[in-house]
Amino acid sequence: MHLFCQFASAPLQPQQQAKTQHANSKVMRLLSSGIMASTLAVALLFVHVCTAEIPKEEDNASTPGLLAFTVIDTKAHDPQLFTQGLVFDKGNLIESSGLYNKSFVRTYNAQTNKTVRQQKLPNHLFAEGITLFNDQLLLLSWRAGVLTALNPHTLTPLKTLQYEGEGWGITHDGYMLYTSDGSHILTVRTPKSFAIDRTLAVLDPATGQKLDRLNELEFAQDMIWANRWQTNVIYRINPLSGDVTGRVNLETLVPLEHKNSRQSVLNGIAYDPKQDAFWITGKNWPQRHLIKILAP
Ligand SMILES: [Ca+2]
Repeated sequence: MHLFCQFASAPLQPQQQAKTQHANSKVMRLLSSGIMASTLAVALLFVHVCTAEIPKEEDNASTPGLLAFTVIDTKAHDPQLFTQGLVFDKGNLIESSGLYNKSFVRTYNAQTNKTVRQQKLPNHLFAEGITLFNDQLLLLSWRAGVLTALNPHTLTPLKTLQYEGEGWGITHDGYMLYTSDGSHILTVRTPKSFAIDRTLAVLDPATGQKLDRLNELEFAQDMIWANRWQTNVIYRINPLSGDVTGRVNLETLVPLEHKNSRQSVLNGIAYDPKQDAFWITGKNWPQRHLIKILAP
């Protein structure tokens, strides 16, 4: 995900939804009192939705295990890329770029940035997370409920499958697929049919609180790494229990021009096993960074 300031897509917390419904009923009354009033009401609703408060990451201060990291490389990143998924494949990065009518997948050299190949996606598909599994590149779509399997060597679409609900992030542990949908629930799926095998509630063990807005996923070091949408934090999650076991705060890597952006946020995690390090970037970020996360 996605876009913040949009009526149809802004995911609201239950409290915000209640507020918006209340605002809607007010708007209805105003609408009946004339065109001028209706214009004002719609404008007020727009301001309300667009200024809905984004929870600060301080609310996770109790979450265990702040993990230190070092940046071991920094490269340019095409700011045209509205990063939704990122994977590393033998010296190349494969990245999915979102938005309706504009979604595509690009393979490029991780050292030189040279584009190896690129594949535009159908206009109705808003590209989301990607993962490489069994020599197929699996791509989620946000709200179309379409999983596309592409040939990773040509980026040619091979087949599609339907699924229920929203698609945000996807990864695998070598056996099973894990998907996120913007909630605190990760879904574990059978690769062959994409059928649901089990679900995993992601909780902060210190407080028992749900960790919602889980977005881009990466499986590495026997753990799931998940970026929480509209935060600068990547969480390390136990794939069996769903417990958060650590967090990496990447605030210092957010580009200056995107410090207060709700759209150009952290959203790419790709593990390079050879270097035991993670490429991370964000939507429209001008740079990507290779970071080594320090134990524990
Ligand atoms: Ca990834």
